[in-house]
Amino acid sequence: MQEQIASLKADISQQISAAGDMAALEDVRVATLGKKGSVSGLMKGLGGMSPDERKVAGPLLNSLKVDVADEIAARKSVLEAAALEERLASERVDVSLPVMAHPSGSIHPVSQVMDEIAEIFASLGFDVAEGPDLETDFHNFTALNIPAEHPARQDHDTFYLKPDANGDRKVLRTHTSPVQIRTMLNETPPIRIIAPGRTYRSDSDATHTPMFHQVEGLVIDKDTHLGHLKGTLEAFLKAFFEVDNVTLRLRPSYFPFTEPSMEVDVQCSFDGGNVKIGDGNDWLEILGSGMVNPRVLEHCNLDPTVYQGFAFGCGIDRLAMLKYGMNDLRAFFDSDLRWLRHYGFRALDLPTLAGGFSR
Ligand code: 2NM
Repeated sequence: MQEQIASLKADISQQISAAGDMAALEDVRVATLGKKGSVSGLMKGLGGMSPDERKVAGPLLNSLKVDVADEIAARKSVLEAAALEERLASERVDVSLPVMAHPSGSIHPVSQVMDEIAEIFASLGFDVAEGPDLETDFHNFTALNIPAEHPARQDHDTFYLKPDANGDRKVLRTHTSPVQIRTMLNETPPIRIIAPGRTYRSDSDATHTPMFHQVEGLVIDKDTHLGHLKGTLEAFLKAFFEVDNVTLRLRPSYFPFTEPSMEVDVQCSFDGGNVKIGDGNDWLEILGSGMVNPRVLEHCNLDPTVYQGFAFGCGIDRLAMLKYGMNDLRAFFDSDLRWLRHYGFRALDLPTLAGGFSR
């Protein structure tokens, strides 16, 4: 009996040290200590022995069982440590490596142009202001000197929401001007902000999408005048189109929120279907602008005998088309991967005035 146990023990020990992974070790455990295993089988035989035989075999088998269990446990921790080492080695990441040279995503031209605009106006001392897409009638219309029944309300092709319990209905903002209203209501001049963002009008054809992007700007101080407006727009357009000079033409116009109001054209040339901004013998209408109407200041609790300022607005999508040469606005919102790869900009490469925008 003693010899039988010793040779079984030697055999099992050999199997345990030969087990190369957790699955093989588990097979050894089942074949020895499992219900139908070799060690368990010998233990079952104790019942059929005489008391004397059992006195000798019992302790031997018991220590066999304990030894085998200990050896399996020891082998298990060796295998676990080796598996961990292997994982640590194979999953090692060198955090000092440079970023992926070819990221698969790209920056949409609208985002790129918004970043460029923010960068230029930041250099002129403007903050970026934001507001909600869902606006109250007051912020989107009334405060901007567009009272109920004013014809400009029809011009805006407004998306209205269902009225609430009080009969008030919110609108999807038709311009980013309500952000300027909120800024004037919440801050004291001097104010210098731009408000870029999404705007909505129920209009859809080759040159209009129901959602589009606008940037508007606002400067309010005690002696801000039209010269500041023209200088600001000149500085912006020169930096944006990356040209040394732009010639502007300010045409009298009408907006309810400004008085006087001016449409701003830039001199340009069209050769071979490409627009060149800066000089030439054509004009391109590019911005709306004016001196903030005193009625708008009053709606924002600013005293128009103390404060005055200018505002302007333009479409970002069209600016992007002019600068980067796309001809169909609708493709901006199609999520066509080929278009995005062609017109998209490199991620992790933000536009800076110092670094240059176009690359
Ligand atoms: C434009 C054109 C002219 C404008 C005016 C204001 C405010 F809030 F100050 F009254 N915000 N934006 C404005 C003026 C916008 O977009 C074509």
